[in-house]
Amino acid sequence: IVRPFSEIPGLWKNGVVNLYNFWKLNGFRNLHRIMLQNFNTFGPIYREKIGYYESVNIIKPEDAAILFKAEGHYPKRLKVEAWTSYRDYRNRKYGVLLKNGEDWRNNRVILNKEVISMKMLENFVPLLDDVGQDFVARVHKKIQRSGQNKWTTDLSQELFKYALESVSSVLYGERLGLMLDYIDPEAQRFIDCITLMFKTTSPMLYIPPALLRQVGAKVWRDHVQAWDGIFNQADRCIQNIYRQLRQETETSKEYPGVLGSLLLLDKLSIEDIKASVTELMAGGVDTTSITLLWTLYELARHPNLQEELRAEVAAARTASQGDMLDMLKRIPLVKGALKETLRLHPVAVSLQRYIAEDIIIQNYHIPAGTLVQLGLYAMGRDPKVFFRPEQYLPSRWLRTETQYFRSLGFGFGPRQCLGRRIAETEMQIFLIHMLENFRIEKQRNVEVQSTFELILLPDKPIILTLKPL
Ligand code: HEM
Ligand code: 2DC
Repeated sequence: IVRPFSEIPGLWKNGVVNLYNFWKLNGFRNLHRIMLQNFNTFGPIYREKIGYYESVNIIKPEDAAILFKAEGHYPKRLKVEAWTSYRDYRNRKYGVLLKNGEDWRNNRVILNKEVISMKMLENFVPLLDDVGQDFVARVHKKIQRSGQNKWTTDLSQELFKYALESVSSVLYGERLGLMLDYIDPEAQRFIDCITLMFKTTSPMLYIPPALLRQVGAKVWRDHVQAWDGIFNQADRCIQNIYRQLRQETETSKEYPGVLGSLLLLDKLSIEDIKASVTELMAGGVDTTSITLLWTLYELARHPNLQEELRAEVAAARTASQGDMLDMLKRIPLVKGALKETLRLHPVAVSLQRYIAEDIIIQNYHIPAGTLVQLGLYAMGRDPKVFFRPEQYLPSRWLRTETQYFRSLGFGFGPRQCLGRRIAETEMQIFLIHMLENFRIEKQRNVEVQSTFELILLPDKPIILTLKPL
């Protein structure tokens, strides 16, 4: 017999008390570890309420399958109120990230063709390959200047620039010039604003932003400043392209970038296009750069694996005779490495849906409308799900049985990450160029862990050494 919703184990009776305990555990930065702990305490399903945030949490791939089958026609994630509050406050439109229902679907269908369809890779790859080559040239220059035939550094700032340059070149069909020695201070400010925006979001998951705004809390003011900086910079980039497009008399045959294509297509309003392009630009920086940083860290820790990947890349280069689009089809282990990175160091600690229909999970009844979360970080480290989860083994992804509802770093279904194809291609091209040019080493044993700042980030700087091959 199916047990009722009210019998699901967990702490869900007093949100305020739970928020207090959560705060004492430094939960704002430890969310992923607390979730792991909860699964250990309560088993594969638990119910929870922290502040005003209420959810049912699951961890098993089979249960994820049930969850996503019940997501309905208009899948809906947890509403990040800090983000919607800012837009309401400044009177700005929601983009695809924040829209829901019919409006979301109409926008998403059109954006899918321009942003996530495989057909677009043809257009994206040459642009991203250029950025990859420039990054490598920049590292070579840094190595030369060091006079030591190596470069030891915390690469995160360099990777932020690489990521912003990559996503911008795809969105605008133009380079920002972030691989140069002197960069636009506005671009640097944009990068800093994104980090601040994420950081200030996490407390507002549990305490309503409307309340924080009323009491004039610093976290709300910082959050507004961060989004203001993001929107100002994105507006400048968008205006620039818009002006260029209007001045052009004949349409050129060259790919104009995602924004140009959307404007020429004329199927979404300019305001809708601006809103979603801004979200794409902001969503495209910390996500891929941190994933690449973790990957370099893992490759530095596993020199033999690094050589294996290098050999795969060299063989792919020869076989494809330098055709990058073809080359990307010949690097399964590199792709496995990126999946392995997202398993151990996911950007998103969880995936969530408000379910559209009643479901039964772990023999508990869960009514329609409930927020159900799949603990992605916890699942990636569960020995019942992954054999020897603590080991970084890209080759495990070459086996098909590894795949069933286990490779979920970008989410699932029609509401999955819109930037997925850009992110994957950008990261694959980066690793190809890096492996072809440098050996990656790390300092003696510093164990780096994750800290939650809405997305999961390394809790301390990762210092790496790059040596030319
Ligand atoms: C949504 C992960 C890079 C833009 C998401 C979601 C995840 C995710 C887990 C939620 C999906 C779901 O609920 O099923 C990642 C990871 C990235 C990455 C791991 C890189 C390693 C990017 C990039 C962009 C981007 C580069 C922009 C170019 C978006 C947008 C959404 C989204 C716009 C919302 C889509 C919607 O609601 O319809 N991402 N992302 N992401 N991501 Fe990403
Ligand atoms: C954070 O409990 C933890 O891709 C919360 O590119 C639940 C939650 C809800 C939405 C998730 C968020 C978590 C992590 C960051 C995500 C976000 C949806 C999209 C966003 C996963 C898991 C991200 C990073 C986007 C950001 C776009 C940008 C314009 C802000």
